[in-house]
Amino acid sequence: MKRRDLFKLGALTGATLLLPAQRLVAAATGQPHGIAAFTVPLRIPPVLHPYRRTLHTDFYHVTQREADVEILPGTTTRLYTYNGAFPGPTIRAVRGRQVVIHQTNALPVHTSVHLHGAHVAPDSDGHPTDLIHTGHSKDYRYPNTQLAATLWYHDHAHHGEAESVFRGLAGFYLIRDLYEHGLPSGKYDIPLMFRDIHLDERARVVYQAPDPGGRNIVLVNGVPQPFFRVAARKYRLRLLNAANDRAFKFALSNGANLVQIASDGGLLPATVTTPVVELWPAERAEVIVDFSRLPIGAKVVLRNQFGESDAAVNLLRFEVTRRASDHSRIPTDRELPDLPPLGLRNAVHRDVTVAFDPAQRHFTLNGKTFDPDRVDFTVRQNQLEVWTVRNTDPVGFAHNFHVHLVQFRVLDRNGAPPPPGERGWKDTVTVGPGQTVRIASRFTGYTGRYVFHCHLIDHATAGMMGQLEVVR
Ligand SMILES: [Cu+2]
Repeated sequence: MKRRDLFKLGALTGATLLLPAQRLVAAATGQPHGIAAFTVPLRIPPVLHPYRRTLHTDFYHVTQREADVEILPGTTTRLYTYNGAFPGPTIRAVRGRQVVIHQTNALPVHTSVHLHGAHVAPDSDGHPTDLIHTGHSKDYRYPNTQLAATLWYHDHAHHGEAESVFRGLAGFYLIRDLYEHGLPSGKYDIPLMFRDIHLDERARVVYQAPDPGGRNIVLVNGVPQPFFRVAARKYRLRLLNAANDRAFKFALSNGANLVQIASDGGLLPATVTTPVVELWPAERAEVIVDFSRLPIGAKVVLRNQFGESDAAVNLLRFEVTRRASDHSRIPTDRELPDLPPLGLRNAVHRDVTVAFDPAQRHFTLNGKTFDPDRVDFTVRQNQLEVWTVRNTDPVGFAHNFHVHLVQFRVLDRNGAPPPPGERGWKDTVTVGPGQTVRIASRFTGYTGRYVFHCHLIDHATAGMMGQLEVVR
């Protein structure tokens, strides 16, 4: 027998051993992942430590490699990872201190690392054509001169980004500053990455786009329907939608309010008390949840009102197991950073149309698909830009508009003021079918080429991306 056939046989034997049990459990639980809800603990992604620190800079090593990760209990799934972790390790940066990450690509595919929401030079932005080829390395420099914010890093290699992100290449990057003083911190400051995945009967990742109904397992920090034991006090939850296409509408099962304190680019100018927070792919929201009025033993489920099944609705169960002192506080609006005046009078206006083209089967921006040799917009540095983004999609897709380099402001949505949660700094904004959203941004600090694109990342991979060049 050939070696290859032995492998096949081994795999088959493994599969026959595994399959009936899994099927039985799946039948018993009715869940696509075959495990009972809230039986696996939440994982918190590891925080990466710098290998070297100087007066102004923290230096890190990250290796992009395949790793076998336990997503479903008792079996492993081969993923693309940063340092073997899924989600990738969290980088905790301090405003004003530079971070340099030496990224080594030990994956079978070319990669590019984009720090989503960051204000960085073009050669560290992870442009889709600025690749780290297999077996090579690159240094990314992040100055961290922006406000404290929940950013995330993920793959951006041209035509490969959607699959590589789906296979695991995403992690948190948190910048902190003094405005956050008094907020829940340390073990009460929890990053939560939400996404879905499609696993076959042997727990292997299936990537195909579109994939109607296939991505039916929803993960929180890489775990399906985890539980999380909390103290009866306030928590800061950093919600990130890292799904390729799926949207989430978060709410608590006891009807309690969420207090939203931050959007994509940092703290809001005023906190927003709301029963629901909606996030489309790549968007972030930070919320304070207060468990202090709940009795020990109380259980509260974080739900997704957009979910189509139990596994997609009931995301995470908080279980109040202990008392704890709490000196944290929710900032008053006076303590939150103000937004600078816009100065709209001198703005340059541009139009962007986002739409699927059913005839060509292309996802387009202004009727075109991405061409790295074409510059769509030449933008003058420091000039205020107002972009009117229209979704004219004939099929009725929503598109989620993301611009590199900047944090922008949402001026209006269909001519009306944006909802309170969108009144701070944003780098990604949903434009629903038929909607028009106006955004204002100023391209400061750097010159060079950056991209803007739909962050339903399967659409970006399929061409829904443009290029801008900042000039002096
Ligand atoms: Cu899109």
